[in-house]
Amino acid sequence: HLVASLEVEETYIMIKPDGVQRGLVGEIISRFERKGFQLTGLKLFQCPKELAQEHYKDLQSKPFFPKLVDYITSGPVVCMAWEGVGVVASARKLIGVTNPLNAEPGTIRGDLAVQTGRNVVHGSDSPENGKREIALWFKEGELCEWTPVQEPWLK
Ligand code: RTP
Repeated sequence: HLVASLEVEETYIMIKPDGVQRGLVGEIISRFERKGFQLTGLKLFQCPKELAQEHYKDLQSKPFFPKLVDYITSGPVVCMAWEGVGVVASARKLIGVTNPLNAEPGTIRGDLAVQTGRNVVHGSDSPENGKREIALWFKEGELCEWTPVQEPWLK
């Protein structure tokens, strides 16, 4: 169980292949943007098997592990790094619980998914894993540290 933190954190969010195939990329990115988090990395990427295995290495003894690796490598994913106060736990709340049938309406999985094995999005479960996963999925030059400026963009 994650408690909201007051620290600026970073988290790795990934739109899984079903989210890309179903045309949900804009919808999902939009939820994190509207919440107020800051995007620091973004790419469409065909994940090699070894990377999927490394990312989910804590689950390698689970019976569903081979299927999980097949799923994650079945088509392109959208890799994202997001930064913000309490972003790790907050992103998990926006995403909803693992089984979409139990996920609250209003969450990404609660609104957009049905099956645990097709739950459209991943989010890091701790600040440590946020850092680990961003380092795993992005090369240094692919991340962008930027300061939002206060401009009257729409004037
Ligand atoms: P994620 O890492 O993708 O954000 O998901 P999570 O923390 O909510 O869930 P976790 O337990 O870490 O499982 C990772 C992913 O494995 C797939 N899964 N399949 N019984 C099953 O068939 C099963 N259980 C888990 C899901 O795609 C889950 O998101």
